Amino acid sequence: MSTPAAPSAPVTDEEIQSYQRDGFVRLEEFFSGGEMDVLREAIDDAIASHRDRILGAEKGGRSSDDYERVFNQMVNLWVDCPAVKPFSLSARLAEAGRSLSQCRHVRIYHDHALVKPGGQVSKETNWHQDAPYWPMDPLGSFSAWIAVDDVTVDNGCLHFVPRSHKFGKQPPIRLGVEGESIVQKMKEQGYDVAAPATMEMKAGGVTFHHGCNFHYAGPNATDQPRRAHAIIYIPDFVAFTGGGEAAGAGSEMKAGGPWDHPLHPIVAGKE
Ligand SMILES: O=C(O)CCC(=O)C(=O)O
Repeated sequence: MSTPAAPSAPVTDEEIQSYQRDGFVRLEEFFSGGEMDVLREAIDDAIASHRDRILGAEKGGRSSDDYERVFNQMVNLWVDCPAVKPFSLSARLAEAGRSLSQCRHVRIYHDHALVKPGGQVSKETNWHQDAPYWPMDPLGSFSAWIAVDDVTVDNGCLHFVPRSHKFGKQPPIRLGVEGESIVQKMKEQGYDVAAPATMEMKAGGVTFHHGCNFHYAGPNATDQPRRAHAIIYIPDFVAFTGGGEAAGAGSEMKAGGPWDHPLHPIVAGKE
């Protein structure tokens, strides 16, 4: 797969410093309303066609009814949904992430649509870090989270704990299990955990967060789904450590080796 042309860095020095210091940054109006209409329709079509959560996985990759209440998480949508591909492989988005993380190039680990259902069934995305679930080392991988709908506290916008990425990778907590919280665990161990920042934004806004950042989204209390689309990026200096079948290429790659596989193309920067 060819490498998309690298546009000039779409982030400022302040945004780079803010990401490095706090482990997250919010970029409002990154995509246009029209672009979000396209992405929203593509995600809705995938839901209407009962698309697997993980392509080819047992039971379509659905883990539990409880987890489905946190969100319908469809992984690697760029592979089988042509309308999603320009967003997941967006050179502009990837270049923003590459600049923020100050690395030579980034590959995509996987994308995932994250659709939080509305109403009584909706459950919170409990406080967690992402890095404990990723088969890679050293730290440095990160996510871009695109607000496909306007996101508010009411419908489950993200919340980030500033500087929490500096705690490094902690033991994983059980996702979707009520009461499990990395913030609570760290406080119980005596760590000084900063107050969270709330990431309300209009559709088309994007947040980037480091894989060790503590983050959370409340239940969606509205009667409409909260649609988001996230892309996980791997900097050039990060190696594969084995496993990670959910992202589709684990069995074809060598532990300790590079991420050289068609499912993990370079999307910004140079080899
Ligand atoms: O969308 C959500 O509710 C949570 C997203 C998340 O945990 C992530 O993108 O890492």
